[in-house]
Amino acid sequence: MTMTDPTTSRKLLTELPGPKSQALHERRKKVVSAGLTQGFPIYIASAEGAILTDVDGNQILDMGSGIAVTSIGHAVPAVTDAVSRQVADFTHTCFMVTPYEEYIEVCEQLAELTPGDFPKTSVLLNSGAEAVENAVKIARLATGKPAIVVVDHAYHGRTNLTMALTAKNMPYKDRFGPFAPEVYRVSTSYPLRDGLSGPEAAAKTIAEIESLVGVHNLAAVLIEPIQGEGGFIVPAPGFLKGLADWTQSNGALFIADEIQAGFCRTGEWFAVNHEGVIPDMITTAKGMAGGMPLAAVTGRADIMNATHEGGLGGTYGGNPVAAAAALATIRTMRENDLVGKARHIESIALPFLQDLKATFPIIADVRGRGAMLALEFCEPGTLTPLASAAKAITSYTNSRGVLTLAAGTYGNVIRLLPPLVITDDQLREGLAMLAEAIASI
Ligand code: PLZ
Repeated sequence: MTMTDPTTSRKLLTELPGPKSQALHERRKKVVSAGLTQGFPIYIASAEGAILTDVDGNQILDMGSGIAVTSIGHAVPAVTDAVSRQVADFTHTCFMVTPYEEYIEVCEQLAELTPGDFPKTSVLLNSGAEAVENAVKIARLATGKPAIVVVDHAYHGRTNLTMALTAKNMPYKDRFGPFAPEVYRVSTSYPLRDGLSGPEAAAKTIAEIESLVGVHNLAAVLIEPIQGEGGFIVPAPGFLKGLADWTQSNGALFIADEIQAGFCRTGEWFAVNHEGVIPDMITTAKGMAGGMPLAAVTGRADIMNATHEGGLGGTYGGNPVAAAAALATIRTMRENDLVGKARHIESIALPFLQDLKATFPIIADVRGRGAMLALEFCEPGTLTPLASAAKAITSYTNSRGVLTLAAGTYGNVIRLLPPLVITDDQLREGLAMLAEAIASI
């Protein structure tokens, strides 16, 4: 049972991290791989809404949602009930051995919610990286071509193939190679840094693909419609559409990685909807299952079904408990209009962040959509990244009980990913803490 009062906000009983968190952190050092780090080592005992309660009884305002996962909030009764019921019924059969209805229902929801008025099928998986791997497998098989194009600043995961797709070396790739072949990296649209319009940026990217790869070798272009780990980079309007149209009219597939931006986060069910782009395949995970591990590839039935029988699968993919959580999560999103809620968050937070930019010259850019918003910090008057600012800000807010996350290829971005159920008061409190942190440096 949780002791959190979700209508209240931060409450600090100890310094952060408190003594119990510190003791757990010492214990962990003996047995948990040092390869894993934490944004902030406070150990969580319970959570509700937008509030995390740690083992010392401190209440922390969550502006990160476990990296865009708990969009519907923590410990949502509809999800808790659905999961409990499913756990009591059965927890596993393996869908490839003896199937169950929940899997089908999740695929029905995905077919209905994702853009595109054509028959779609899905495969369910456990993690975002696994979904991306499967999308690439399917794209190569369906097109009979090898080349996968990804863009600068991309993040697609940490498995071997997805490391190849991910752009940033440190910490994701360094000395973990060799990496998978037939992956080509081209420019993306980064309005702050390239100054190009969407169509100009698309033309540049297309020219790079033509020269580096050749369209006859191209299986798919894989892109995050708003980049997540790369720093919440929103491409200039028309970039995605131009790239998607060119890709699809040249016999290749356009795959949108909506793992971070999808499921209401940006004020649409999917971030591609803002641009009227209809991908051939979409990868989803994170927000779709209210915190349970579930991911999917959804796409045109002709492409998804091109795979030979038995070509796709995995022991746990579409696990019944995770599927039940997803169905409750999607129902909650619909019933509470979380698409609208994300837009409401933007209506409060974006003007606030723009005011901050007007005040503090180290803020080079304010960007994002819905409840996926970010500040990029640079040396005043330049585009020289100021990673130290992002570091100082997260450490300032975190130690005062407002959990914020950094991001960006250059580590100089602060990203806000609050649960979409955050109250206006909580949001204002979080933003005020951010302002205080920026003023402090
Ligand atoms: N695609 C767009 O954002 C995961 C990574 C955190 P997994 N992002 C958080 C970290 O440092 O490992 C992500 C994403 C996009 C794919 C993934 C990968 O999803 O569920 O982490 O495998």
